[in-house]
Amino acid sequence: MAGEHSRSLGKGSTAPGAVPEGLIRLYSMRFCPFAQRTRLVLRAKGISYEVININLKNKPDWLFEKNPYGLVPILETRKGQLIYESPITCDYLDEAFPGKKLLPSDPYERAFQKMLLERFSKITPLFFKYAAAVKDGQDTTAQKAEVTEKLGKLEEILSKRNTTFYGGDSVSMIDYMIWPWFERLEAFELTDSLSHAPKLQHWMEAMKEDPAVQATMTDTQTFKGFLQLYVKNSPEACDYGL
Ligand code: GSH
Repeated sequence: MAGEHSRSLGKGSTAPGAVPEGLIRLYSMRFCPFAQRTRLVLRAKGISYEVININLKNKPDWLFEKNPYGLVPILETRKGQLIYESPITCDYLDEAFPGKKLLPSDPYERAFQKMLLERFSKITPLFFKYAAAVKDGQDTTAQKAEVTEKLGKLEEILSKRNTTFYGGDSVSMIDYMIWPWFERLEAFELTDSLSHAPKLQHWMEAMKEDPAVQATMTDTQTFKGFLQLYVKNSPEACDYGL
């Protein structure tokens, strides 16, 4: 999609103009797992979109007019409507666009996906806590154990459901919501966390077959290069490899 691999806009840049006809715009950052959620849903639903990458270590002032928190992802419609917070952007796309519905229609199944997402939101900060500890040369045994313990709970849930994916036998919204962190396990050197999680390993293999997952995949070496710069707050981080 247009702009997905473009250099990021930083401080002093001009805010992009109106969203072109027939497109929705995503403000993103090439390595952001939250923005990847939105990119996965855009791809899975076959929506035409353009991407404006943002330099998160040297943010343009106008970013705060799009999202008061200054975070990506942000969606912008042709009407100028702005939508932020990754799960909200994904639900919006699922509701506003035709095609395959990613959220289940059954009320309990929807609730189940939201509860799992809430639970997962307690796990994502552990990745950055761990990366920061690695950067500072600290002993990371405790952080690794915490991630392993939390991922073990996700293994239990999948085991109880006895399906390949969290929503059944095909990919649905919750799989996309949690996937970006699994894609980064190797870059974070946390693959050992899944050594006693065969169901999750199988789920990962199945996810790698999904076209949206394949289209948004980044290789481990690139992630590692980005991460090293990002934890040092380098303004070059977001354009790593370009
Ligand atoms: N709760 C937000 C969501 O789900 O969209 C989190 C988004 C987020 O933290 N994005 C990161 C960001 O914009 C990039 S991966 N960071 C900039 C900053 O922390 O200033």
